[in-house]
Amino acid sequence: MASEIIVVPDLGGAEEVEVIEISVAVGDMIELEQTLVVLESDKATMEIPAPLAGKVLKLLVKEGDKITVEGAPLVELDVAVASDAAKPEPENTESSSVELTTEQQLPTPAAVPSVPEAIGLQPKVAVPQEKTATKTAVPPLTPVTQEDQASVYAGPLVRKLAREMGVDFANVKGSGPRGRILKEDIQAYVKQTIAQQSSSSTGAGGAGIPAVPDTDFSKFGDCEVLAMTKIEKLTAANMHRSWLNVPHVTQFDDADITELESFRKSLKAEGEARQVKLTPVAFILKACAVALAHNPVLNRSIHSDGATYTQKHYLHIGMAVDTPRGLMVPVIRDVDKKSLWQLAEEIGVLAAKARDGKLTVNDMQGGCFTVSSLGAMGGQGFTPIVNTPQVAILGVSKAQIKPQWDGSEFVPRNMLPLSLSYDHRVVNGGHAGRYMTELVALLSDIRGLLL
Ligand code: CAO
Repeated sequence: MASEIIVVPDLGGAEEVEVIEISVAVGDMIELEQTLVVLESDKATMEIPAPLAGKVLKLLVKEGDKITVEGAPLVELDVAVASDAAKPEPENTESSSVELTTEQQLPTPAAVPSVPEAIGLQPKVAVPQEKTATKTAVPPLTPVTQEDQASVYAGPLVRKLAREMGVDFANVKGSGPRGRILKEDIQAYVKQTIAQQSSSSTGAGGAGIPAVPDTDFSKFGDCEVLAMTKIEKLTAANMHRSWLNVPHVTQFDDADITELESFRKSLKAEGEARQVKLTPVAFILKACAVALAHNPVLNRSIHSDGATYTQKHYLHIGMAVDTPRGLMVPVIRDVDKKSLWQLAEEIGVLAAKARDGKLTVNDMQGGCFTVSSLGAMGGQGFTPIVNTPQVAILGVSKAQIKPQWDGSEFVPRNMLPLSLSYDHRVVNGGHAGRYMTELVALLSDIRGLLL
């Protein structure tokens, strides 16, 4: 027997992590890269994959343990079992031993396993085979990023299976603990997709969208191919999913924010004293929450069964933030219960966290509705895409002085263009019309926010 102690790897600066899940049991046969334990720091969750195949002899930690030391032991493995098993079966044998995949064999320097890029692991090193227990550290880990963690919580083998089958994690719902995506979830998704495609080919429904062929742009001029960031990939998948699933309608209106703007400007000195920047976005969030409370249809989420929806009784609002790595949507909780100063402060903090890549999973979950403000950038209007499973999103464009008829003459007023996109499966034009009218009224006369 040759045993190996798998130890805590370099945690990329995390000082203390908690063992939140033991993914194996004593006696289990472990495949290479199978998740052994899951650790959680205050910023991210990290799966610790097996750098070797083998049999679990001992668990050296338990759930809830706090680990502070790099090199602390996690699991003891009998790697001889795996290397014995990895030997080719003699020909003509009747034995029913398990058929091995290359993943189950011990890696050699010439056969280093591929990098599971999605979780940022570095390549594995070859394993020394010794008689006595040796210590093997999992190679340095990059924690699962926040956006990954928000939507992709799966072990390396499941990721590999998904890659092989061309399955986009963004479309798969995890049925494991804490929403973890299991092998069975991938299989079920593939089965469902095939069933949908075959019903589509029989004319019974389904999207049947023809793929856009790739073009070799180098034929036409100088160009380069760049990798999308994880956030960009996730945004692309989410937008595509929403575009295909949600029957969108967008309606437009302008709010007269002349009084709002003079009130906001009158608070400039106070804002400087509080070190808080009060922009129109804080007023818009507040008005959206008040109007949502009065028009709760826009605070629903439809279920995939097509027969039920959830009516939310809380008012958390997402705010789209433009960052160098892509679009992020942190969520401000209980907007209806917060003052304008609290909202302004939170907008600043969350926008800075988004731009610095420091948003946590929690910061981005639980939104009921989204505000996408392009007001600082310009434009007269746009049609935002609903941020599913929410059913409505408000686009905000740049306020401009425009002539308004007051009954006897044209007067210059500061007009804020708004566009409300909604999921017409849940929200009817009447709901959206009433919501928009109330929103415009609240922004035009902010005394309504006090009521
Ligand atoms: N009209 C005119 N001016 C506006 C405005 C509007 N609708 N909204 C904001 N402004 C002004 C602000 O008042 C501020 O000017 P002052 O300093 O003179 O007061 C200036 O624009 C800059 O604002 P800001 O961008 O720093 O802050 P904000 O609160 O307006 O916006 C945030 C915060 C995070 C929403 C914004 O920075 C952002 O990232 N927007 C992009 C959202 C996005 O990408 N949406 C598209 C999603 S779909 O692809």
